[in-house]
Amino acid sequence: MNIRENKNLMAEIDRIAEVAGYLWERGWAERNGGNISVNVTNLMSEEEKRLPAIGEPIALLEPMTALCGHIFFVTGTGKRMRYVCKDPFCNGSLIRLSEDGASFDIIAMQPVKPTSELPSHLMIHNYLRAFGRDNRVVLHTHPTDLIGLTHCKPFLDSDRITRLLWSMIPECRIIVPKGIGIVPYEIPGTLDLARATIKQLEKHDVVFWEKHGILAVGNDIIECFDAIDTLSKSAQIFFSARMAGYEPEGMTDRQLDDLVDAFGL
Ligand code: 2HA
Ligand code: ZN
Repeated sequence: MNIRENKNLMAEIDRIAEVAGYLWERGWAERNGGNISVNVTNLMSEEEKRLPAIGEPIALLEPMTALCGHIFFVTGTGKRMRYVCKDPFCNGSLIRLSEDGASFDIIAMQPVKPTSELPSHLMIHNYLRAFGRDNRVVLHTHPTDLIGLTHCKPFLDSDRITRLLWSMIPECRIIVPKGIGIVPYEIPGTLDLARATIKQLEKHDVVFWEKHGILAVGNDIIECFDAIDTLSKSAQIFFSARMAGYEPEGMTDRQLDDLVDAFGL
């Protein structure tokens, strides 16, 4: 069996590779910065779901009971987005969670170990499924401008940063309608970071990790990228105005509220 013959799966992997390229081109993916996971279970045939494991099972720190038997494409630990883009199966792998959700096997194509942020990714997928949210994608990246904002204490407030970025350009209110959640600094790759992120995902689809990066969830990897890209555009408008020596006026409350009616938000 050659999973490269599965057209639907390969189309999804192509989209992941496309976005990995955007992350690199945007300057959001220095060295091995950022990581991606996508639930591809529904794209696999029953036979493909039973692919033999490559190597030994790897135990998870906590069982993921909503993900038993699920299959994910996950970018590899230490792997660079600029190479994920060119060769996703040398820089990422398909993993399958065990029937009790307590461990996983790598099942294709090579023994590439998943990202250091796997605890966050799987805990988030587990949470989203357990609550019936059909979000297959978790995307984490390091946009310079958005991380820059998290170095300023007054911006570490969900309402304030959401209002600021929404008000720079109408698209931002439309494309990121649930606004931004804020996670205070935690050590990368830890369960504490994962737990704090899940709390913010109760209300938001995009979360800022203080002094580290951004995480977005959604059904579609291109749309996850678009949400972060639009926030980055808003941040650039804000910084450009400040660098030119003035405070940007921002859209008024009325202008923002009018978008809700006009676009059914
Ligand atoms: O994959 O971005 O947060 C490297 C990271 C860790
Ligand atoms: Zn990171």
